[in-house]
Amino acid sequence: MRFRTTAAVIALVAIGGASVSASKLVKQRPLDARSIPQFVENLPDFSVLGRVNGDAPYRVRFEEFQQRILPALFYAKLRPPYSAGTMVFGYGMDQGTKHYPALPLRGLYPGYTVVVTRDHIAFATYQNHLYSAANAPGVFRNSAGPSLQKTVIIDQSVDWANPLHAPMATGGVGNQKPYLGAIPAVTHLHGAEDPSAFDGGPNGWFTPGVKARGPGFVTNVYAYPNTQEPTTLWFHDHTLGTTRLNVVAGLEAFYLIRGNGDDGVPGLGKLPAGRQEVELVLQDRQFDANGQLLFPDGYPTGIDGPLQNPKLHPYWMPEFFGDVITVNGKSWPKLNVAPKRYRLRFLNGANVRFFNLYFCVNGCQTKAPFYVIGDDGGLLDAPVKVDHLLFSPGERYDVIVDFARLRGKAITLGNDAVTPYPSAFAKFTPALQGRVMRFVVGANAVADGSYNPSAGGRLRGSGSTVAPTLEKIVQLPGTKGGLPLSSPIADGKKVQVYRQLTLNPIFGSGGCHWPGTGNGDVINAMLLNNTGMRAPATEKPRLGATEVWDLIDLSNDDHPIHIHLVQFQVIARIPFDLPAYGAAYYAAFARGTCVPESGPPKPYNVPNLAGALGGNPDVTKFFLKKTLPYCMDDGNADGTNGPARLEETGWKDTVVASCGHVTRIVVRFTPQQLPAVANGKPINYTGQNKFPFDPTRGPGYVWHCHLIDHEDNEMMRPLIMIK
Ligand SMILES: [Cu+2]
Repeated sequence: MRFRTTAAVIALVAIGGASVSASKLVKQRPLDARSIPQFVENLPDFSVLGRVNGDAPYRVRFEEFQQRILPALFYAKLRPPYSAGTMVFGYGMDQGTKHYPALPLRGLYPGYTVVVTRDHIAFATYQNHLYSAANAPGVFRNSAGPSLQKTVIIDQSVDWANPLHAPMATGGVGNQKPYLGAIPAVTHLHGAEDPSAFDGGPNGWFTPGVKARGPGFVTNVYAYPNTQEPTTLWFHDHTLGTTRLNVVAGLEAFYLIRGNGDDGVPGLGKLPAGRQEVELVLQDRQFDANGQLLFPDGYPTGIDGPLQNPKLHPYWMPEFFGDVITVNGKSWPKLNVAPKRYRLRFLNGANVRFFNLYFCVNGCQTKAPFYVIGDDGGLLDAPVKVDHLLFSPGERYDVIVDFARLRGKAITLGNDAVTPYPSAFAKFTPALQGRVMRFVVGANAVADGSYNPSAGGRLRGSGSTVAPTLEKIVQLPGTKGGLPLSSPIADGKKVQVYRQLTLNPIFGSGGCHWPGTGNGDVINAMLLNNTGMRAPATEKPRLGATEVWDLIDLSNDDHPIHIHLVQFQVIARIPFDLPAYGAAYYAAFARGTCVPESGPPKPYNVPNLAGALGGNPDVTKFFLKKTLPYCMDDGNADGTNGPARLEETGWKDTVVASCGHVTRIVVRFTPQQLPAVANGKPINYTGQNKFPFDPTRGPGYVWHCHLIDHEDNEMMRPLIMIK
């Protein structure tokens, strides 16, 4: 159904038909992305723009303003007020007399990168200036310009922040009214080990002047401990039910923790730094002919097509894809680089789009090899050589590329991840979404004394000045030195709790696993363990406990699963028989079929035959040697099948739970760097609080899908730590 409607809409856009013309509040005609020149403007580069020193207190303002995301020549052809740029939300930052960006600019999308030193507490004050268009005071008034609130519309029919307490539905029909009040917002520091009061979770939102606040709001002054390992974090909006909109609007920025010798200072044998260290957030956006953001909201605009169930959710769509690729808030930028090694800190900040990156040489006759040196939570023990890098929304990869071998060349950063990933039913145009940015490499050789990953030197442990060796939390099935994949997890000495949890698509027909009943069976919501966000917490780990979670994907797409508070490790992705497991799953319900959003079929806390909590039939009985063919990608081509890919064997806070697989992760509810083993025996931290704060104190954490459109419509659950 979605494929057919999507294809039909693309045809209309291609012929520029008059029938594609409107969103519900503002007339919008989609801009043909093919008309946007590529690689003409420079990347907004924070190694040049500067970064905010988070070791001193700083203030972050949420602001609405105009910014030129597309090339300046495009806006020059528009009439005022559109000629001033695309209306966005962004972060403006203040520290003493310094402002990022400099006044009179209000903010930037993405916001300036914050850099902190490990073990220094960072004090951040968050201020919401996102007034409603009608009631904005003085300087915040946007009456002269386009208001984002009218084009990126809040859907009041999903469970959302809802400051004015509007009904979600009346008589079985979702609230059709767009919300036009002040915008609720809250900032989550993604990947941080922090107290839940400062976690910026979905219920911690507040409106301008903190006039309205969510039930999880404690304060808007946060203190981040920064005791975890140096790495690339990012902060972004996380408001209940409107995260996808606030993030599309531009509320995101990087946050780098430095320390352990990974200090951002150039030096012999050290990681590339200075101009050779560049953060890159990859996103996709869609625009209208006036250069304004287009977020489809019920009219058949652009590549997403019509909504699935406008009666139930008049503005929510299951997955947003834009046809324009942006990096650091600029469409298809270019970056002039010296022929040296560069450390690129990649972040996938898209709503749903996966990227499978490669560096294209000579019209893509060759793909230049590059090295992954770190992932979400810190450096790997040793660099991993790759020629492709698959990554999903929320994930970060720390990469070194050596441009010395590419002197005088223009290198395009390409992408061949289908959309959605891997079911591929949406439009993918290689000349658009297949290109990300371009690196223009200087012609003259220059000296480079930075760490050279091709020499194979270790990043951590002996021979490295950077960090101690990565702690492998446990030796488990599927890991090197662990048990075979088919073994049950019964290693009670090392693992305190084992959970099997489902990822459920909720179909209009009432089905809660793929496939639906056929064409026209729409997706109404996405759930974790068939349970909504409002139901009482079921994931209540004990402080210090080590748990194994099996994420059972009952859909036909991959989902990046993100857990707050902790960094974890990926063990394996094990193919399973979804149709057969689905039948057993339905049969386990009292009525012999799934009841959407009723929770798992059996009591959550009664272990199943594999000893797993979660209330689901034992999935290990349905493990297969090979994936079944219903996933467009069989998991072999992209390396997701089997033990964790080498480049994801470090600390992770977001993992791709892949189609056709049970994704097995191990989570230890402690600070990440604690040793796992002493005198050859595993250490059990259960019951001990090793954090420099008490994670059992409210309002608690969450875990969720980082496809943000899913997260906003129930694919999120509370995570409550207990003593
Ligand atoms: Cu999802």
